[in-house]
Amino acid sequence: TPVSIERVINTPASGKRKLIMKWHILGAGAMGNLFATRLLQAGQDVSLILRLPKPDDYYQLHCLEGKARRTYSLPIQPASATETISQLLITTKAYDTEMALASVAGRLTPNATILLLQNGMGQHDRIQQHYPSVNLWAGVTTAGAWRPNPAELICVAAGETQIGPLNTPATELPVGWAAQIPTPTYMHTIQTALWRKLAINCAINPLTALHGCHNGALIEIPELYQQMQQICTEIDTLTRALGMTLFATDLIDQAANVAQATAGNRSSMLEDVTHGRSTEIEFITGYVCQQADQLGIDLPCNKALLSQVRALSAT
Ligand code: KPL
Repeated sequence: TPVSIERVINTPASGKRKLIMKWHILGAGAMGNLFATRLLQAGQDVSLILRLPKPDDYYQLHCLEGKARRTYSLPIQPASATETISQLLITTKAYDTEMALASVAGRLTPNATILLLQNGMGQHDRIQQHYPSVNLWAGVTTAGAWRPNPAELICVAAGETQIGPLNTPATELPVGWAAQIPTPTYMHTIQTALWRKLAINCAINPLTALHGCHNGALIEIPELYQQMQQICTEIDTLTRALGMTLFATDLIDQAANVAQATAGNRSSMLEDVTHGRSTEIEFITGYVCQQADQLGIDLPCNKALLSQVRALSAT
């Protein structure tokens, strides 16, 4: 595997040797913090990379998962640190990927492994073009977590994480990832998983951001459900034209299931709009519209949403 082993230690209890690898994480939001704690729990060595230097080398993070509360000391370092990076997990917003990676590009070892675990599509291709020598992986996760404040992480769903290679001949997960709890699933065709997540995000995120509603409203309010149905029908047409079968049933059935399962959630796009951040619309609906344009397929409903969310983000 394209994994550099930083340290090998003896675990006295079992007598077995345990691999300790160094992971750097770019993107210190809820997902970055969640995966940092999981890697620490699995005994791996982790540093969260922050844009700006902080006076301390650690920060305390209180994690609440069900009734279990645990406090972690998360090692942090600025992008300008000099430690080399052989394994990098990127959990930034899709639109921040290139800039964030550029800030540490000089620290990457010649055959570094990079794992992109983000919403949206399009950023993967750009990274592949600009960093052809890195071993690039991508993942999708249904894990759910949010941060009421910078010192606290609430884990709402352990979820499932699927990871697969984008440009490497690997046939299994890098060792440090396989050791994680819950163990991610290796997916040889990660593109399909990325498209599935993308299609669900297209169905749910823009509508919830525009209407300022929880995910559940999309199945409770008939007009919203109807709009979601139109979005899904268009995407079904596109994916069929691309020769992909994303789900065994129509996208609307899957989107409705996710809206129901996450009824009380505010989508990440609604959260972005609420907090005055840029949205990932260009990497979600924007990506889908771009793919459709290339095939000469019209997606009027998705195009309208793209313009509306763009206008919303600009205000
Ligand atoms: O991934 C999500 C998001 O909000 O970005 C969904 C699946 C819509 C859950 O909220």
